[in-house]
Amino acid sequence: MTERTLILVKPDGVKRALTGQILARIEAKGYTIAKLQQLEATRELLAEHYAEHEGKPFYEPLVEFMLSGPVVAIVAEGQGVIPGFRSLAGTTDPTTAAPGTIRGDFGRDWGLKVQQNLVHGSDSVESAEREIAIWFGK
Ligand code: DAT
Ligand code: MG
Repeated sequence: MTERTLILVKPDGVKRALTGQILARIEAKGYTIAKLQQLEATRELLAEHYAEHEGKPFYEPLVEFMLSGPVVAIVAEGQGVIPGFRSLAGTTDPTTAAPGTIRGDFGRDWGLKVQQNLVHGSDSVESAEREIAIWFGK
């Protein structure tokens, strides 16, 4: 079934001018870019987006990092795009994410922890629909 996912190029990816290469990988895999906008997140928006992580030790540093520069929000479409993009992105920690993945190829430990891992991708149909509404409206 065709599904949609919410992808973010995080501030580290935008600052390092990797947006084009990340988009190219999404398109090369055969997914469609349905919506795309660059914007500055707000604390309120991030509180909604990262609600599941509120209270965790990495929550505040994560929000501060996400406020440190513009992000590119993308809605990508295609069969299996939710697990498919997470597979393209690689595992959370860029130090050990597999080569060939976005995090594995472009990310590493810069001494500023795991949050600098270039991209976000929704992890289920429910979170995708919730996150698309947060970043693009209903
Ligand atoms: P993912 O982005 O792979 O879905 P997640 O949803 O568990 O990972 O966490 C959201 C973000 O929070 C993640 O991209 C980076 C940051 N993060 C997760 N676990 C962390 C940790 N143990 N220390 C620091 N940052 C962490
Ligand atoms: Mg997640």
